[in-house]
Amino acid sequence: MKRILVTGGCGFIGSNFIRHELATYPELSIINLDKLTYAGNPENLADLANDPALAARYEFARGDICDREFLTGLLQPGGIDAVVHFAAESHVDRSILDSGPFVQTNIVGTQVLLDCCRQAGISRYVQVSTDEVYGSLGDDGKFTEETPLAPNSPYSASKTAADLLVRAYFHTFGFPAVTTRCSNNYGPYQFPEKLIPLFISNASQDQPLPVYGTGLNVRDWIHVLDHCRGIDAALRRGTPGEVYNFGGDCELTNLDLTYSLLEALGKPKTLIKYVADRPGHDHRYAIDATKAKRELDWEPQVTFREGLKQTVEWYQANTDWIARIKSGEYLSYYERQYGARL
Ligand code: NAD
Ligand code: TDX
Repeated sequence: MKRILVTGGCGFIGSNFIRHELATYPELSIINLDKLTYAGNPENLADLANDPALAARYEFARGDICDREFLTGLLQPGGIDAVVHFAAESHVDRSILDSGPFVQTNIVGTQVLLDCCRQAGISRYVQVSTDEVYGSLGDDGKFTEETPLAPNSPYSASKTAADLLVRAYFHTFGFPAVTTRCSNNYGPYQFPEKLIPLFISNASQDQPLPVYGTGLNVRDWIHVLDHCRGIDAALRRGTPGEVYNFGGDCELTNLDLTYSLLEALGKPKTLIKYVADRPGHDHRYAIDATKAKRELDWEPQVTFREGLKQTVEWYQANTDWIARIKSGEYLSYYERQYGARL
């Protein structure tokens, strides 16, 4: 594999994945296609410029996965070996306020991308999906790849629709797609609308931490680099048509997680503020990753204790990164680096 296209590489997981791939495979070059929505921040990969050997193998293309003409131009037959598809609207709360962009990017965008990949004869495609497509668990059991799909939010419904399109393209056209479904990621460069960076940022400034409902909803946390290693394993060793679950074997209630964050930051529990619950809030996610362990020789390497410590330290060392997001200044980073926005 010499040249891959990554979509959504200026977001949280995509930027970590690109950095990981370039560092791991010295022969690999990457094109990053990103629309730069509010969640896309090219600054997440600015450090590549400090290493000419990495920078020479990285290219950024601003564009929308819904734009068929643009994608056709980018995906010239023979030019790209594989596509890893991260680009999505990813925040559940935003999907509750307005599901339109979720349907457009996550469903229509995936359909257009699949068509263009087929047309270009792409030999491997990874659909980066989520455990949320399985819906919500009670207090027992875990999601396996056989668990029926039962999404509950507009976000997860749109991700499920995309997964079903991928499944259909495999069955109908023999399109060489692999689908991954991962639990909640944490780590550097996560947009501060998601629980962990939001709470670190708020607590650092002695601002309240808005815990939804009782705080007893459970999430299964995985370090973003373990997820990236899983996607890489699926890309290189996955069987077309298969789905692989990834999880961190680390179930925590939101309240326990909040206590851990407050302890790591040396801040008091009095910062916790119980607020109205998220409508349709899924009670519990937990992943059974046996298949990925068995078939991809993958397993999580970062313990939650160590991962959370490193993550808190990263956000404390990068307060400017958060400040530029909160002030909106990050939106002009692209203009400063590359000239006018498209
Ligand atoms: P993110 O919101 O941080 O990044 C999404 C990126 O996609 C941004 O850079 C954005 O500009 C880009 N994008 C959005 N719409 C686009 C479009 N129409 N065309 C081109 N680019 C577009 O998301 P993330 O947390 O990094 O998640 C990446 C993927 O992983 C998503 O598909 C998400 O569903 C999936 N996932 C996330 C998690 C998690 O915990 N964050 C867990 C499992 C799966
Ligand atoms: O302010 C908050 N208060 C709060 O109690 C926020 C932002 C969240 N929460 C709760 C809701 C969830 O139970 O914390 C939990 C985690 O919330 P998010 O960080 O918004 O993640 P979640 O909704 O679980 O979805 C995430 O994991 C799966 C990602 O955003 C998805 O893209 C991914 O597919």
